[in-house]
This record gives sequence, structure tokens and C-alpha cells, in this order.
Amino acid sequence: FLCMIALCVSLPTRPPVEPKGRQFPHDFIWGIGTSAYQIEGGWNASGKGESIWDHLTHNYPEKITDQSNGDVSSDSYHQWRRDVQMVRDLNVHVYRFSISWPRIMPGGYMNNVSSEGIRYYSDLIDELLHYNITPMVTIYHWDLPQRLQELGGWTNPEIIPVFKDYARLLFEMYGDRVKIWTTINEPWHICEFGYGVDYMAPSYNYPGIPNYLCAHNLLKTHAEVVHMYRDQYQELQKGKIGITMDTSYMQPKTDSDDDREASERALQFYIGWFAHPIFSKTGNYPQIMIDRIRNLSKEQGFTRSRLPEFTQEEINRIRGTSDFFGLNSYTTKRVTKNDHNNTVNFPTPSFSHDMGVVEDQDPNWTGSGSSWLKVVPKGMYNLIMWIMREYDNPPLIVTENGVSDKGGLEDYKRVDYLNAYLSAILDAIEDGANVQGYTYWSLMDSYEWKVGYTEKFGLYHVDFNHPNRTRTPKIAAKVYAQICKTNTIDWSYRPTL
Ligand code: PSG
Repeated sequence: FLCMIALCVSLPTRPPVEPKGRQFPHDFIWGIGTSAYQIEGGWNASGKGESIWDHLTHNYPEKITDQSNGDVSSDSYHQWRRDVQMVRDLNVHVYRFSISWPRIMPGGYMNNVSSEGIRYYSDLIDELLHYNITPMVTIYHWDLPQRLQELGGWTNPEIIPVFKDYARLLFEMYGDRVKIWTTINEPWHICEFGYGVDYMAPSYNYPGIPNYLCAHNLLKTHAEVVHMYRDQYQELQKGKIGITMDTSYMQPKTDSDDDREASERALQFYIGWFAHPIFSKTGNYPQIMIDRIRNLSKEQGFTRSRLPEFTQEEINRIRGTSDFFGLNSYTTKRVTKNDHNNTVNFPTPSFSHDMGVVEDQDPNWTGSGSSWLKVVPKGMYNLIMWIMREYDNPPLIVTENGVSDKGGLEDYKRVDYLNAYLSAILDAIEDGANVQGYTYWSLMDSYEWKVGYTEKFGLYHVDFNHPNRTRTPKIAAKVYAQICKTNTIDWSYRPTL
């Protein structure tokens, strides 16, 4: 049992090792992550319901770069024992995975619960625990039951009690064995890319209104689930519960006041939108969002702000509902001020126009397999330090970080990324940030949402042309296994295949 100041979970103890290279704190948590829709396949196995991603990819394949879907994907629905073997080979403490809501409750409601769905995750959890690996469960990683989408999904407050039922079932079924929960993965992507711009399921293209409704309901849902866990389960089950948010670091393009204000504003819009109500002392949305969206709404002819208001009671209910700060971050953007008369590429209303920021990336930054992902380790340091200052240094877990390429086993670029980003995280720790763990994204190549199988994030290669979906460790898998085993980053370690 390993007990940290703020985050206390049972973890297997490891034998002491010789320090070499740059060492992490002795109680640092190492992990590896995946999500259900991206790896499982088995999209309709034993009565699983349709999710919004099944619906999108089956009905609008043209929206996916390679017209593919997650029907089979990495086939983890059948190959989970092999997955656990891979997790073990990486020497990590924690496996972060998500549960598919429609696999457990095909229509989203409690009237229909799938015992086979329940058993699938139960067996996975048992197998992990058998090998001393701590399951870290994401309750929601984007695969909403399609039936709930037909009611408006996250824009309908009906989602609050229904999600709460789903979460209660998970605590009842798995809470005896699962000690780290995150409610929701990346609210920003869910609300802005799902409802504001047509990028992720449910693929609405309705800027500037439903994104804020989504966030409002999402924050309330999160808070209700955490209160339920704290009131009814936490004492008995002794777990931790939190939320995972994502942003790139938003770096001012120049030293000008305008650009530095743009940077602060962008961070508030990207991460403060969700983090401020939960982690700040005052609660509520960032004041700058409240003011800007109220003023712009008025100018645009709305009779009230497009950003819904919380009552004081709701603010009190949401504030403080996370035992740790889950952070997903991969890259950095440069930002400048957008003049609010500039509506070229900034429709009114829209999130990007409300934010008032123009984003780009330095052409000299090292690229990756994804157009949006440039390698800027210093951005990770700056982002963690910003969160530390803004929210009084909460216990933080980097729940996602990683890099893509277009395939292949000799992924030395991934090795470089890993060493550089871990080094930046260690700099932040040495400067006082309370970073307690890191779960690399991702265990294996998988379905990368909108871009299908064209971008690979895995430490393990998956052969998507072979019916067995054969898994093979890449170079970076060997390096990460070494890092986790030695608790140390060592740039000179460059194994071969
Ligand atoms: C996160 C951040 C950005 C783009 C996509 C994501 N960004 O900074 O532009 S999605 C996130 C997600 C996971 C994906 C992974 C890689 O949680 O499921 O596979 O990152 O895109």
C-alpha cells in the first residue's frame, strides 16, 4: 500500500532500483491508457446498444478520414487477456480504460442492463488485480447511448439522473475493486467538438449555443456523481474520484500585452470553462467568460447570455468535486488577439469568436502523425505551472499525453517525445507542482475517432489487416517499460527491435 498526501490508493510495491539518469519521486504512479470505443470492437456483441459513434460512423462514413469505424477495431472485446499481458510487460502500476455505457445499459436506462456487459469489465478488472495492476476507470469516454442522443444528449438535463444511475451501477458492480474513478473524459471535446463544430459525434454544427448547454449539464452531472460517490460509497470503498480535462498550452505569440491577454483568455476558455467551477475557490465559470459571452450575446440580439447561469446553490454543489486534477495534454498553440469585428473563420455566435483568439503553431516546431500535434515539451511545463498557480496546486495526474505517427515499429520519435515530455513534467515537479502520476496515451494503436486508423498513438502496433489483430511492441514500449521499472528517464537508452 502506497499512501500519498492527497491521493491514497493501493498500489503494488516495487523493489528499489539503482538511480540512473533523471529520477521521479519514489511514489510516482505510472500508467497506460485506452478507451472503450477506440479498442474494443464487438460493437453489437451480446446485445450491446448503439452508441453515438456507432451511429455516426455507420450513417455518415464520409465524415471519417478513411471511412472506417470501430466495429472491430483492436478487438479488445475478445483479446483483453492479451491486453493485460501487454500492460504487465510495461511495468506500469495503473491501467486507465473506459467503460462503454451502451455495452452495460444498451438504451442508456436501468430498465435494460446487460449481464454480459457487466461481466466483461468485471473479468478485466479481476485479471488486472490478479497481476497487481490498479484499474483506473473512466466512466464516460464519449460513447453515449444513441437513444439518449435522440433526447438531445448532453443538452438535455435528463442526462443528469440517467448518468447518475449508470454511475451508481458501476460503483455497485465494481467499486469493491476499482479505487480510481474519473467521471468524464475531456468535457471540452465533448461539448465544443460534439455540439459546436461538426467534428466529433454527435456531430452537430450549431456554434455558440448547445456547447454551453452541454457543459452546464455535464458539470452538474459530474457533481451529482461525485456527491453520490462521497455520500454512499467512498467511505466503504476507499477510492478516489475526479474528472479529466484537456487543453493544449496556449502560448502568447509575442510578448505584447494583447498576446499575453489572449493566452490567459484562451486558457480560461479551454480549461477554466470546466476547471474553474470545480477547482477554484469561488466556483462558477471564469468571470471573463461570463462577461464576454453576456456582452456579445447582447450585441448579437439575444435577450440573455448564451452561457447559462448557475445558482449559488449549484455553484456550491459543483465546487470541490474532484479529488485530483486529471489533465490530458499533447501540444501547444500560439495565440494572438482576434478583433471582435473579425468574423472571417469566426462565425457569430461561436465559441472561437466568444474567446476572441487566433491560434496557430510555429512552423519550426517538430511535427507528428497528426496535423494538430507539434512537439513542444516546454508547453507541458508551462501548462502544469499555470494550473498550479490558478487552482492552488491540486494533486494532478497527467491522464493523457502521447504522440502519433503513421505507423511502424521503430518509433524513435515517440521515444524522444516521451523523454522530453517526462523531463518537462519532472521540471514542474521540481518547481513545486503536485504531479502524482502519468498515464501514457496509448497502450496500442486504435480507432482515432475522426481520422480513423490513419494516425497511430500506440506503444503496441496492431495489425488491422489480420483477423487476430496481432499486437507487437514498438521500440517505445521497451523504453516506457524501462522508465516504469526504474522510475527514471534515461536518454541514452535506445533499444533496437
Ligand atoms: C485531445 C487534444 C487535442 C486533440 C485531440 C484530443 N488537441 O490538443 O488538439 S482527443 C484525446 C482523446 C483520445 C484520443 C487522443 C489523441 O481523449 O481518445 O485518442 O486524445 O487524439
